[in-house]
Amino acid sequence: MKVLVINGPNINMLGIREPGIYGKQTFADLLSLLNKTAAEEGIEIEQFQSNHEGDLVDRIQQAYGVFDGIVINPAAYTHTSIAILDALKAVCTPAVEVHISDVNAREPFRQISYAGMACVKTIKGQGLDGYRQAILYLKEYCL
Ligand code: CA2
Repeated sequence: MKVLVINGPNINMLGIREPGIYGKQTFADLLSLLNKTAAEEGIEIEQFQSNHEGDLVDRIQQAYGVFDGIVINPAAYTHTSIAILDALKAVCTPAVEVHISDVNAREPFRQISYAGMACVKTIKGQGLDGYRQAILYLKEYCL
């Protein structure tokens, strides 16, 4: 099984600021967690992070027919990007949306998720462990 993990803008800055919201773990810690989960679960995982909306759309399109599932944290583009929503719909690959923080308990502008409308599940407020949970969910979903 092949899973693509996509992260949007500023996720590469994790651990540098706002530890009260996103925790103290860094982006490097997230990559280690993904590698560990891949080894434990016997899954092939590729990761992609970009601060650019079009690059995220391109990567989703390239996943068509190549990956069995997508884990995506579109970060701020969650709340604005119909282009990412349309790309997820276009590739028709099961996708799980992850948010490190509990977006429901935050500002009103974080309450809408366009990407989530094309996802089979949303995991929020679980910190970095949410990515592991999303991979496990896809493993069951794709059985
Ligand atoms: O909780 C999440 O995972 C978010 O997707 C994170 C985004 C935010 O815009 C979403 O509403 C919820 C922010 C990404 C990280 O932003 C940082 C900001 C300051 C320091 C480090 C990271």
